[in-house]
Amino acid sequence: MHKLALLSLLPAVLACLDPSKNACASFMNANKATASAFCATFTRSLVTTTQGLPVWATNCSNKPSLLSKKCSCYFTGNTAPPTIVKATTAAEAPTIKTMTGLKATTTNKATTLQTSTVRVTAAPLEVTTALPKSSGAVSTSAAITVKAGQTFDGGMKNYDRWPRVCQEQKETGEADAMFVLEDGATLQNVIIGPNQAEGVHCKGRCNIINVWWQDVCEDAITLKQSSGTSNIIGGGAFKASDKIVQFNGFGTVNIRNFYAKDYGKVARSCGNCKTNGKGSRHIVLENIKAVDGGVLCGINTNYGDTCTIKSSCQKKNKTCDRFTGNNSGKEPNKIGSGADGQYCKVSSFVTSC
Ligand SMILES: *[C@@H]1O[C@H](CO)[C@@H](O)[C@H](O)[C@H]1NC(C)=O
Ligand SMILES: *[C@@H]1O[C@H](CO)[C@@H](O)[C@H](O)[C@H]1NC(C)=O
Ligand SMILES: CC(=O)N[C@H]1CO[C@H](CO)[C@@H](O)[C@@H]1O
Repeated sequence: MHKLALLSLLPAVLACLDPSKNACASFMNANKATASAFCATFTRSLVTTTQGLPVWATNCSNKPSLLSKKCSCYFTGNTAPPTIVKATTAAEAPTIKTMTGLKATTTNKATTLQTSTVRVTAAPLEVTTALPKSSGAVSTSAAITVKAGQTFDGGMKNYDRWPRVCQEQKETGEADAMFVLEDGATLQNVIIGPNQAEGVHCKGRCNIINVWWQDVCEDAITLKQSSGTSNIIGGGAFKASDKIVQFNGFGTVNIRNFYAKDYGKVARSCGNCKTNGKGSRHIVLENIKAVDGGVLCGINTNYGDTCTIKSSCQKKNKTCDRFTGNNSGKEPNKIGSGADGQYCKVSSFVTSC
């Protein structure tokens, strides 16, 4: 009788260890807020190294497998199962349609996906002000590269990095991005989570359509194109303590039907890049809704940058900040704010959003 009762309990005991006997279970049971915050991102990730684990994971022998089990034991219901793609070669995963997720690696090598066939998505025509509901979660330990001219459609899944690479305003680099877009690449229908550091890096011209940042880390988009035009259409960004779009290359960026909430600047032409002076940057903002933040754009008039704002709103009437940029790495001097009819042009602008 006694034995039978024990046996029937066995599966539950295996899944959820006794907090009075197991340090890992004990810690999680006693520190539910800490543990559930960790588990919310951890269990949907494929983690195979101990890199980036919290200090208290020593209670769980720093074992990802044990942490994962404990997380699903104590915090089921707030996590989506991880989606994992086994192969990223053209032969095995030829189209984005057939993919169910991404490969998580343990190295910092960039993950390159073959994305030859795509769904055609119409660019949003209106500003949406709510973060869309995620259709699933994908974590990777390296940035995902979208090859030149190809399209990556995230199917409205939440993409994030694990181990976490966000170090807030500490500027890191392309390796800590979530997506790296080669020249002419398109990224669409993606929600980017809070653990990545550098959002999307465009090495050349790019199209970013209906892409959302749940919590921007260093910045959301870095543009490095040598010339030409990039387009950011639809989507939005939340909690960018500094910039949303960092324009380090040259040429034009069109930002249209975009929502910004709780941010520093929507777009900034690099004020002190080494390459400054080798060209100008043109920022065109149309139908932007910006709340709880600073100017829509920052430009360097000494380099001939321009910012054109049409049909947009910013609650505090913050349109442009004009700077004298430099290429010495120094903090650029701000020389003025607002429309000047030459470098900063504003039309159909309102302060009620
Ligand atoms: C669990 O981890 C915490 C934080 O690192 C530590 O202070 C504590 O002693 C650990 N508890 C056990 C039972 O190992
Ligand atoms: C916004 O600022 C501009 C100057 O840049 C000024 O002309 C305009 O009257 C201001 N609008 C409001 C609503 O404060
Ligand atoms: C080109 C240019 O104006 N460079 C300036 C960069 O900023 C420093 C510090 O404000 C100035 O000394 C440079 O003249």
